[in-house]
Amino acid sequence: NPTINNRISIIGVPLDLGADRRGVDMGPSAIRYAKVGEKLQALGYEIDDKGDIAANRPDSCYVDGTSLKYLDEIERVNTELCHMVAEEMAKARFPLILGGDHSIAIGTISGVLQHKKKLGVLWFDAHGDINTAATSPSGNIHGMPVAVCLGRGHERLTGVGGRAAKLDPEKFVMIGIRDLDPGEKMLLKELGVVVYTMHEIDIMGMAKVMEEAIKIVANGTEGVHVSFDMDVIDPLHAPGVGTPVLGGLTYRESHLAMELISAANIVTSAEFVEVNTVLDNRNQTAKMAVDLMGSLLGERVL
Ligand code: 6HN
Ligand code: MN
Ligand code: MN
Ligand code: MN
Repeated sequence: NPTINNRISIIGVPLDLGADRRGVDMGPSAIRYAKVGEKLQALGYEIDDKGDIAANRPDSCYVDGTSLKYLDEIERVNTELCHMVAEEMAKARFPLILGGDHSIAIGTISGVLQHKKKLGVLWFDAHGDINTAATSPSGNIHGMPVAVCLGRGHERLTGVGGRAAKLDPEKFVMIGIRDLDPGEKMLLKELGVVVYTMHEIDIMGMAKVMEEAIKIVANGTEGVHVSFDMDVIDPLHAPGVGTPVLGGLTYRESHLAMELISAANIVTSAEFVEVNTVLDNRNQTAKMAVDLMGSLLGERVL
C-alpha cells in the first residue's frame, strides 16, 4: 500500500541553471514564505524541513557550449538531491521537493527509484520536457528531464543515481501539455507516453482525464510521483513562471486534479517547480503552489 504516512521531508533546490534565467532560484524561499510548513502541519503532518541544497549561481559556473548549458553544476546538484531523496525515503518519509527549475526532476526521480523500482509518474506541465541535446532549441536542461528519466540523453544526466532503474514510459502520464518542440513530438510517439494535452482536458473534462491517468500510473506500480510545473496553470492565475504559455489549467481544474490524486491514495513523493519570484505578482504563484500541495495532501473544504 503506497499510501503516504504522516511524515513529510521538505527539500529546497534553489537551482535556476536548467532554465538559464534568474528567478526560480528563489522559488524555495517564496514557497516557504507562503507558509508551506504551517499548511501541512495544520493538516496533521509531522514536517522536517531539510533546508536547501546549495546550488551555484550562473556567474560562478562553467557553461559547456550551448547544447547542455551548465551540465557540470546541474549534474552535481541532482546527484546530491538524489541521495537526499533516497535517504528520506529510507526513513519512511514522504519527500516534498521545492524548485527550482524542472531539471531537478532528474535528481528527485532517480532518488525515488532507489526505493520504488516500479514507479508511476504524473507530469503536470505546459511543456513536454522531453528534449535531448540533439533536439533542444535552447540547450536548457529543464527542457530535458523527462527524456533523461526515460533513459535518453547525456550519460552524465542519465547516470545520476546509477544506471540501474529507469522509468517505464507506459507508467508515465503527461497532463496539461500545450507546447512541444518537433523532436519532442517524435520521442513521445516513439516511447508511447500517454499525453493529455489541453485539447483532451477541454473535450473530456479534468475529472475524466484524472480518472484515466490515475488508473494508468497506479496499476502495477509501487508508488506514484507527482511532478508539478507551475507553468501548467494558465499565466492569468500563475504569472510567476519563466516560460508561460497561454491556454493553461484554471485554478479550479488544477485543484480538482490534486484532490482526485489525493482521494486515490497513490502518491508517494512530489515536487513543485518553476516558481519564478522575479516575474511573480505579490507571491501569488508561490501561494498557489502551497494551496495545491494542500489539496494533494488531503485538504478538503468540508
Ligand atoms: N520547463 N521546450 C522548451 C525548451 O527549451 O526545451 C521549453 C522548456 C521549458 C521547460 O518549463 O520546465
Ligand atoms: Mn517543466
Ligand atoms: Mn513547463
Ligand atoms: Mn521554465
